[in-house]
Amino acid sequence: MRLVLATHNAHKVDELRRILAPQLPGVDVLAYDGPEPVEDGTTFAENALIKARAAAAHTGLPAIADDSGICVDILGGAPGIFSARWSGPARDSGENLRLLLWQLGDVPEEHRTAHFTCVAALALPDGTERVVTGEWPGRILTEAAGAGGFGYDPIFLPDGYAISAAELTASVKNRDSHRARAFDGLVPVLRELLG
Ligand code: ITT
Repeated sequence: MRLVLATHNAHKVDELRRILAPQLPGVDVLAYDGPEPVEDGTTFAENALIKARAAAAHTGLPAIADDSGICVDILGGAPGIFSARWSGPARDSGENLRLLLWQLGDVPEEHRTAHFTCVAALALPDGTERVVTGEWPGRILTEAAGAGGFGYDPIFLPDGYAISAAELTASVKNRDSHRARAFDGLVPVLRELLG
């Protein structure tokens, strides 16, 4: 069976392949290189469905998408769905981290709570759709640490750890993260719908 990963973010492709491959043996997970739809939804779920639908329509194959971001409590949930381009048009520019650290300034540790959210969406060419949400709670550090992962990982301290998400091994991140939680929830649905 073939499944299309409806994302243009190479880091997501890498993490999703590592999360899904052991759980879906025999499934060929393909990266999507078709047109990127306009993500004009107002929620993670709407944007995830926009991406999954576009890839299913373009390829005629079942498609899964990931819409994700970091939600900081004291900023009312921002950057949220705007995480990829928080500081400007370039996706995941290093400026995103600097802007978020600056916005939090010297807010004390106990008020730096945040979580990553990932909504995993599945769209089938026949119009069947499903979404599953995963969250990863933690705090925003006061400075960046670590070189692993991507995006906001260097400034995110996951609950239960004393190191940033960028200092975790890939296997730990891909076991615990918002993305792992969302896609672990989608796997039984994929098995049921795709056989
Ligand atoms: P696609 O829309 O093509 O999938 P994108 O990167 O634009 O790629 P999103 O709109 O879902 O995807 O934005 C996700 C952003 O949220 C991502 O670029 C990071 O800035 C942040 N993010 C999501 N998951 C993350 C993770 O595991 N670690 C660090 N940052 C993450």
